[in-house]
Amino acid sequence: MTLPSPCHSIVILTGAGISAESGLQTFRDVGGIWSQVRLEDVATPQAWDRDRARVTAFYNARRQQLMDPAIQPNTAHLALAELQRRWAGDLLLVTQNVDDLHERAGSIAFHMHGRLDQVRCVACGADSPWIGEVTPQSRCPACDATAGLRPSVVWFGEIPHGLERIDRALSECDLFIAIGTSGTVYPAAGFSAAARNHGAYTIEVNLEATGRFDRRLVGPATETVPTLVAELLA
Ligand code: BV8
Repeated sequence: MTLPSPCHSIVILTGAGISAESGLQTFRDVGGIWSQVRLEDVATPQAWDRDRARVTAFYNARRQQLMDPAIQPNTAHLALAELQRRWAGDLLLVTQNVDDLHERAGSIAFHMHGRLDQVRCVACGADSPWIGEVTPQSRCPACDATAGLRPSVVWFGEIPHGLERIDRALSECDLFIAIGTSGTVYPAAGFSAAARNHGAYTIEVNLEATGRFDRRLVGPATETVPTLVAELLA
């Protein structure tokens, strides 16, 4: 059986691997982000309290990279957008990624770890779109304060967004698909087991095997995702 029957409700979880062929670094592959900088120094609330300038520079650089015209959605992002448009049943696309490549491909994605193109004011707490550099003089678009604009991303030790909604979708889905994620960051890493425990068929799309799945599609996402989407839409 390559797909469950019936197959009405799908949950898809994407990670950095789906954006790798668009030119965005992953985190834990050779040469990945966490091989160049320690997550404890740039991706925790303690790092922000300790050295705002360093954390701000880390996210400024990644936000600036995202604005590079060479960084475009790839055929995996585009295939998921087509699936989302044409799937007759329920489909929830959850991403751990903070880039906007799913949106630029035409998808509606739920960013459980937040977004690089938004900032949060430490004075009023408002999230605002932000595509340029953040500096100590940057003013909050909502309250005009210069108290500080942190990235609107979920750091280690912070609670990811939408967990109740995701858990509900995992308990109801017939099919769970993990694409381009190493399955090392919780609670996202536990989603496949949660789906399986509720009887869902689980598929992993990755270059490597990372955990327990009913089926595995091994290869670059730009090849494997369009193939899987074609099978789902057949
Ligand atoms: C929380 C935003 C409490 C910032 C990120 C249990 C044990 C140990 C630790 C914990 C635990 N439970 C919780 C923790 C703590 C921690 C954690 O999991 N730590 C890890 C290191 C062990 N978790 C947390 O702190 C989370 N919060 O637990 O709060 C709580 C929770 C629930 C209820 C109550 C309380 C918050 C985690 C979020 C952290 N923020 N990002 C930023 O981006 O700067 S996480 C970061 O890792 C990114 O979001 C990234 O997306 C995510 C996961 O990485 P991946 O996407 O999987 O990327 P990775 O590089 O690892 O892998 C790439 C994969 O792609 C590889 O498999 C590769 O083979 C594949 N690939 C590469 N190229 C391709 C490809 N596949 C296909 N095609 C290709 N071309």
